[in-house]
Parts: sequence; C-alpha cells; structure tokens
Amino acid sequence: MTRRAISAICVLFMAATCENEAANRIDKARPSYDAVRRQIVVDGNADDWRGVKKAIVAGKDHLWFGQGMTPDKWHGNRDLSYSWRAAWFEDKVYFLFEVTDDKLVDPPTQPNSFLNDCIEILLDHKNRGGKRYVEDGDEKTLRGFEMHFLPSSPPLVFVDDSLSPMYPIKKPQNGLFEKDWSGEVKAKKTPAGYLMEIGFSVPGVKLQKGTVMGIDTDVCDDDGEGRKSLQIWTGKQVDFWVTMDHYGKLRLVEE
Ligand SMILES: [Ca+2]
Ligand SMILES: [Ca+2]
Repeated sequence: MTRRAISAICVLFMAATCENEAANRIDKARPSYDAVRRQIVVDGNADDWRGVKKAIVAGKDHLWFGQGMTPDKWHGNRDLSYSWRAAWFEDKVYFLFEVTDDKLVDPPTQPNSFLNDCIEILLDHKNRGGKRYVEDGDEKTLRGFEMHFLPSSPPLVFVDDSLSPMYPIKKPQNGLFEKDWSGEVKAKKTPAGYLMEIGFSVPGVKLQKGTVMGIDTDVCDDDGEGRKSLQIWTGKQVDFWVTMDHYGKLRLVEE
C-alpha cells in the first residue's frame, strides 16, 4: 500500500471517529440543576452561596468547536473552565459563575460581545424547546434568551438579540436589563480569573417552587487575539445559539 493510500485511510478513519464523537455528545443525557430558594445579594461576594451545589464545567468534553475554535487552542482547565450555581428568591433568579481564565482581557477589544471573555446564559424560560427565535423578513421574535455578561469594568450586559442583532460591543443593554429585568450584575477579578454574580426577573415568568426552565450556560475565552475557546455546560456539539432542544433543565426547589 502506498503512503498516500495509507494517509487517505487514516483521514477517513479520523473523520469517522470525529462523527462518532459528535453523535455521542448529542446523545449524551441532558443535565439538570436544582436551584434552591435563597436570598442572594448581588455584590460580588460569594459568601451567600455557601453550601449551594456547583455545576462544574471543565475538561475537554465540555469544549465546543467551530467558528475558528479548535482543540489545540485550549490549554487545559487553567486556561478556561468554570462552575456555575443558581438560586431563586421571590421574583428573581440568581447566578454565580466562578471562571478560571488565565488572561482576562479588559477592556474588551472584539467587535461583538461573544468574541470577548464572556459568560452566556441561554434560557428557554417557558420550557418549550424548538428554535430560540423565529425570523420573518427583518423581524426576529425571541422564544428564548441568549444573554451575555462581560466581566469588564464595568460589566457589560446583552439580553435581547432581537433589538441588537449580533450584539455589537458598542451597544450594551445594561439599561434595558436594569429596567425590564430588574437586572443586577457584579463582576470581580480573582487570582484564577473572575467571578460574576447575576440576578434578574425573567420577563413573563412567575417564579415558584416547581418552575422548570430550559437552560444551557457557556463561557467564551479571548486571551488577546479574539475568541479561541468555549466551554459549554451540556457539552453538546450543536448550534446552541439557534436551538433549545439540547438544553438542560433548571428546576426551582426549596432549600
Ligand atoms: Ca453575594
Ligand atoms: Ca481570557
């Protein structure tokens, strides 16, 4: 067998392996997270989260590839990994993200929110699945939210991509978040990276014990040359900004 033939077989084998890996990831069970009822103060201090379970997102099984992000650009958990937790109280849900990122780029330099160091919360607030938005000509109607939070000083927030397609970095929606979502956010740099505390009321959703929403979370990493890695909670290799079928579940419970 010629060297070229051997190479061709190797390429075919690798492609099949990649496809199998992708299929395995999609078939992987969808995770769930029970958010406890607890009063949280959004002040950048994580003490009020003591004892609340962490969802750990680390290791290569949580990497998402595409849009220029490749396996060789991720240099281990110290380069990018994170944990998230959630709680609820009265009409608000709260999140604490603790991100390990060895190089926080602040201020952000990339033209769109998601190309910078950035936390994303993907929320199917009515737990319906399907497409996250429908488009009719230029009009985009949201069925779920793709929210971006940048750990810059001050933090930048993006919550409604029907009003701001592609989330240009120059048009943050902090004002909208504060007004329509009663939104609060606080970021703090840490020795390993940063943490972020987030609280908001979900438009059109009354929170109560037993409420279930679809959710995924992810964190993007720019170490100075644009976005190079992305870790995602579900680990699903799908178009996560379009479909909500792969999301995990967020359940509101009593502590
Ligand atoms: Ca706090
Ligand atoms: Ca970074």
